[in-house]
Amino acid sequence: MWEYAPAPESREIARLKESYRPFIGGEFVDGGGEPLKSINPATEEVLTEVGTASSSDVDVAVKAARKAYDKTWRKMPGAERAKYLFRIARLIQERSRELAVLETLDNGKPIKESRDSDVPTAAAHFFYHAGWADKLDYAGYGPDPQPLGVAGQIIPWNFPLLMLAWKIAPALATGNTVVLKPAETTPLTALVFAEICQQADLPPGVVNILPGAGDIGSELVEHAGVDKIAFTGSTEVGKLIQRSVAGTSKRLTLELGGKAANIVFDDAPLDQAVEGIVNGIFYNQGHVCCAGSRLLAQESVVDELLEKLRYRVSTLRLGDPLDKNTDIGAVNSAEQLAKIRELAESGDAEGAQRWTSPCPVPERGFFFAPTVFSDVEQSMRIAREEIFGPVLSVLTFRTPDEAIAKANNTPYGLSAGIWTEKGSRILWAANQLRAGVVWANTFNRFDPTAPFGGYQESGFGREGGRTGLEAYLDV
Ligand code: TXE
Repeated sequence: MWEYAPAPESREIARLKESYRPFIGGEFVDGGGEPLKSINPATEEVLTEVGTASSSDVDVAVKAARKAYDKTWRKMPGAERAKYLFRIARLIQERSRELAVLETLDNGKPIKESRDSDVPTAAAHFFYHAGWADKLDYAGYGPDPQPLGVAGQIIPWNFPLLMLAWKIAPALATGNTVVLKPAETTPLTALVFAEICQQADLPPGVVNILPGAGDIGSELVEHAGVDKIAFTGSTEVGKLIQRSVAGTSKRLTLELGGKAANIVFDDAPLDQAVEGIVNGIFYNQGHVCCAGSRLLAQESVVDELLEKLRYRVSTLRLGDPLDKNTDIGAVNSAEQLAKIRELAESGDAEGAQRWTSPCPVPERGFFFAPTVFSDVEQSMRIAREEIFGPVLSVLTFRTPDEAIAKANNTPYGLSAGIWTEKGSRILWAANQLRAGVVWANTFNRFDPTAPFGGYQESGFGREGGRTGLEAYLDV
């Protein structure tokens, strides 16, 4: 296991890169957009400046992707494409320390999460999809399933490298080429990924990366040369994109926000449930679309559960994300911190009971101490809106039917959790819950083989597993 001291040289990784600019047609180029500053959210210091794309760069990138699609990538036998994906997966592993440190510097997440989860899971996605590239016929897609063409992909800042892997790996495995826009606050690992594409000798233009703000995402969505849009981000922007592609033949998948219920029945193993609740809402500072942000506790156990939960939360260490003992790092941006604070204040104003972990909070950086609101009513904003921060809203229920009704009382539908010893109740509840994934006696478990995606305002389409390939194929 590596040691991650917050040494000055780890910051140099961020400062000295030549590659912090758009990657088009296999080369890093000077984009025509205004440079953006990448901020370390744990210190508020500028890590580096990143060159961004202009709308003419979007056009050049889409044309480069089209050329690569027509000339090489779509014609290449699946077994050959697989070799590139395997190579990329191995290079992610080889450069995993650098990627983990950069992800933590740029995003604010604890190094133990980027090291043990984000980076290895990103590599796992390339390994998994490499395996599919020459087996699409076995997947029932016929001997010559058709890729869609050029995929425009837009990703958020909460899992920068992992969301990139979720998007790029299935697109490449199925023979599509890609223009991807990372989030404006977290472009760095996507640009190291571009270097990895060069190292892997990926044919120029198969992957293009355009750092930039939402306007560049919007240009990409509107570009006539794009055949498919894959978006992960806010429900608000997802709806804008849906309107923008309406009336075109572009294919669209959306993975949007959530307000997941984590339901604890009175027969649940409470200590185990507490671990799942903590993981469900405090992992990655709560910047998780499927975060278990609403705890639904059966009335008969709520007091005991809350006591255990508060004790456990008070043991979480908040602070320097590069310290490998840190459990909770920095919120990704000043804007996100302001949003979390505003929603938490609405909880106070609407009469919920706020409990904050007594952990010390650094004076500099965007930090928010783990917070648990009890006495929450369904009508309150903290029960309805996605907070996307380390804030848990606790509601209660008396009967299983009431639990399901409350869990489903949301416009979202990405995930849910159930804690009970009764297997029959797990099967019953999983069928009642309107959510794309239901975890039983666990939470936040991911695997490249499992399709992931939402119902309702959490979006549509699936990523991962065999089902995820369909989003990139015409059969
Ligand atoms: O998301 P945006 P933001 C939720 C979460 C968070 C809120 C706002 O509640 O507090 O959204 O976050 C690009 N056309 N989630 O503002 O704006 C943008 O540049 C095309 C949940 O960061 O949706 C970035 O690359 N693209 C979510 C990406 O969209 C546009 C993860 C996401 O940014 C665009 C993130 C436009 N008009 C936030 N405007 C999840 N599902 O995990 C912006 N973008």
